[in-house]
Amino acid sequence: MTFKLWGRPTSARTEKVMLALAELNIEHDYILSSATMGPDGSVTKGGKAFGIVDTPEYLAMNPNGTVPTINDNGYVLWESNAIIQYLGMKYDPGLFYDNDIETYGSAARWLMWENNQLIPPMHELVMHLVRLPEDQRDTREAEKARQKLIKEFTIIEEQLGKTEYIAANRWTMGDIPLTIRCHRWHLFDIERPDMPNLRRYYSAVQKRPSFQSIADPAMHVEG
Ligand SMILES: N[C@@H](CCC(=O)N[C@@H](CS)C(=O)NCC(=O)O)C(=O)O
Repeated sequence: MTFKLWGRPTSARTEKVMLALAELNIEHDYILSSATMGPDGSVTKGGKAFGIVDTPEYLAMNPNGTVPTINDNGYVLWESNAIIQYLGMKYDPGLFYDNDIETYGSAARWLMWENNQLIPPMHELVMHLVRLPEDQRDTREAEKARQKLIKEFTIIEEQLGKTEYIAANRWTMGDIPLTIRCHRWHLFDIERPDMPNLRRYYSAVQKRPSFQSIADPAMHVEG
């Protein structure tokens, strides 16, 4: 079996696939790829990109020229949350959604929600806190993103008062993006209101062996 993942460790979307592969114990080749980051960090700070994503071969697989992309024994797929659902359905529906269509729906909802609600402000926050060159960072943009995220994390906090994990009283694929977002949220050097359910959740997901695949703070708050 050959399984390939193209991505970069500082990409939260790549990290989602890394976490899913770790949950499923799928061995894979990891090909470092990016137009915006490389071994020395972000190109906006003068670093050299990993590249690959702008080659005709890569664009034939993923016309967006973004990461992540996977090749699972010849089957190519891009779009991180679609990859999570594909991997779960193919390799372990029991683990990813309890082999149950309603649990699948509830978990898939959080994948979409993360994409729509959490990614835009998280992106702004990371750019204006660490990734842009210092003279291009705007503290007002960072503050706007922090406020928006408090609102979104309050929705998570309320959900975690009803269910132990985000989509059920057990871990599901819906917890993959939220584990990464929750980890990032806690690593940023910012003020956060105390959310007891979120605290309990963060502690539980960190205990899963798969967490080690995305634990390194440098993947989240540097670059
Ligand atoms: N909706 C896509 C978005 C892909 C995307 O924008 N990925 C970012 C990294 S998180 C990227 O490729 N950035 C440019 C680069 O690193 O070259 C997904 O979830 O896979």
